[in-house]
Amino acid sequence: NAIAGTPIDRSFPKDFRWGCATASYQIEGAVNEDGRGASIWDTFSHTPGKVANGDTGDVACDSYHRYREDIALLKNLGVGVYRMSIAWSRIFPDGRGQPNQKGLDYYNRVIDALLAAGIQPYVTLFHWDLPQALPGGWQNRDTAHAFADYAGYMAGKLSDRVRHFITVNELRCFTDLSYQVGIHAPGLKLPPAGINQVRHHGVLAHGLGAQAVRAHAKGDTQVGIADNTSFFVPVIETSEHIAAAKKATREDNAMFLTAIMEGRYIDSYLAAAGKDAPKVQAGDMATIGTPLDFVALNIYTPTYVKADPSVPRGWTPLPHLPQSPRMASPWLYVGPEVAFWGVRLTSELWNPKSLYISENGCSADDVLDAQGRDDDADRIMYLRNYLGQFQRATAEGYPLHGYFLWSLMDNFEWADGYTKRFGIHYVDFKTQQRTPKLSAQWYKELIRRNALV
Ligand code: GBH
Repeated sequence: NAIAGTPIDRSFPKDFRWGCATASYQIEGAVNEDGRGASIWDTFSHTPGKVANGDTGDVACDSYHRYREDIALLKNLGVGVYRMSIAWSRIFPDGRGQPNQKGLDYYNRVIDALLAAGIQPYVTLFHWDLPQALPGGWQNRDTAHAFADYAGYMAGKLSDRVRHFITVNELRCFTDLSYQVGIHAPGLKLPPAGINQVRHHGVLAHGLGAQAVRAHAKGDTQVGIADNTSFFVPVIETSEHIAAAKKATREDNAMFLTAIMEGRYIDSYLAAAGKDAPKVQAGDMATIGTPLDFVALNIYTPTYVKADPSVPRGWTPLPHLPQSPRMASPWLYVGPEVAFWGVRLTSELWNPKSLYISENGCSADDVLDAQGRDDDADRIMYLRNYLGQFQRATAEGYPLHGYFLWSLMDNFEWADGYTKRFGIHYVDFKTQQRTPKLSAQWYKELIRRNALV
């Protein structure tokens, strides 16, 4: 719609919120300080062979001691919001029971420092560092109730200053990768009935947690989830392929976001699960379907899909090929359109009041040159392309209200340890020095203009 020389409007809505994201176990370190209890990731990372190079989160970015420096980085970028997570076992070292004041004091310091810098915290209550002391972890239904107690406690303590709470991060990861594939803590490989039950406890914890936040919050508090919904991109933008992408997204996330947004397990999931379907108690589905104030999405990799009348369900995903473009992590295929379609399909399927991107970003082969610079042009390429698609979503009127870049700085990348760097600040894990990469400058300029650059 442009004549030569007339630039297309690439601006974001006036009140769009720009931020960065991190998570407790990935940045804090100080795992034995001030009464913190062990989490399943301490146990897992200290088990030989589980994490690349035997890396652990024992020190990570040492943000437990360097949070002021981190907040200065945020302030320099000009972000208005910051997504952080709370380590449950700093607050309840045994997962439940007596709270640990020193753990709470740490988060009070961080939150007060953020607010003093003019940055609103968005607090994730669970980003995978489950207290080790909870028997059976997510296999045990009691864990969902322990989570709700902890969530309510945090809302009571923080909601005088924190307006946005996120219950859990990425259902599919802390259930499937942890209890079925076994590459994340606690590293189990359960059969179908077992994993379906774990998934049920995950969505139940979310629902109970959302209710507990509301019950204990003072003032105007919003509650939502950060989910890595698996999104399908119509391979050609025609009505038949769009319908296929929509159906695929609903069906493939049946045990996760679909259950939460619809308050039930859809028939195709129950039929496929058969005798391995989860055991559901009276009232569970209504709890799981608790209406949310916002839905936040972690968007990285797409699956392209085509309408396919030759199969009963009507859609077929297209495989990634060995030469398909990807970033430095083998799973991180580049498909910027997933940014637009993730937002559009979520809106069309479930009509949430408000949407955020709770994570988007990439690993790249970052190295500091002799002058100490990291000119990460690949990351800028990736971000520019994905943000172009998020901008399209806002321009087309979908209720996308903010974006959190993953991540503020390089950190402990779970099973990949410190071998994969996702930060826009380079961290030297020997000296803990943080250095802005070129992508940090790029993001700062984008925020300043509130438009693609
Ligand atoms: C998010 O996970 C997490 O929320 C965040 O903590 C993490 O640091 C960030 O993104 C970057 O990964 O090894 O091929 O079996 C994104 C989901 C979880 C997808 C790990 C890739 C490994 C797949 N990722 N998963 S594989």
